[in-house]
Amino acid sequence: MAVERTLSIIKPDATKRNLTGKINAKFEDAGLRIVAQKRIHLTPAQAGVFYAVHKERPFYGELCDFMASGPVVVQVLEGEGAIAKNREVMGATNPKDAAPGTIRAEFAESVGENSVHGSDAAETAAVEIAYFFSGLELVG
Ligand code: FUP
Repeated sequence: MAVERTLSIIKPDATKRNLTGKINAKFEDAGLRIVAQKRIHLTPAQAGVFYAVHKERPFYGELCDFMASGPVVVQVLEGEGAIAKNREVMGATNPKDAAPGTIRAEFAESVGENSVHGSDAAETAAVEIAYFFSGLELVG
């Protein structure tokens, strides 16, 4: 399997509860390397650009406000099959459906406040990484 990079976000519900280290341990235990990471506070407009794919969905406004409600940790994870592996470690979008041991099963509060984001495909990973990081910030 090829070595990939994927964009991960530790969301405001998780940074607020001081869970950054516990979530990073899940990634590292799964063999994912954190090759870039920074803590930032998005504006609703910046969150809106990131989640533009969901613009027509009823939860879009709420999602953008939530993502701007506190600090987030944006990060790039690297590893063999990193995109799918990260989705596995994250668990299903709705924590009620998330498999035991996954980040969302253990930490998410609801389908909206679900602790982490992870890119869903190679094309989106490339776009999402470029939204937050320059090449110089990716240290493999
Ligand atoms: P995921 O890829 O698992 O993050 O899920 P989606 O891309 O389907 O959804 C992106 C974000 O929209 C979720 F993390 C939370 C939010 N969302 C809701 O608030 N309500 C929904 O019914 C679905 C998604």
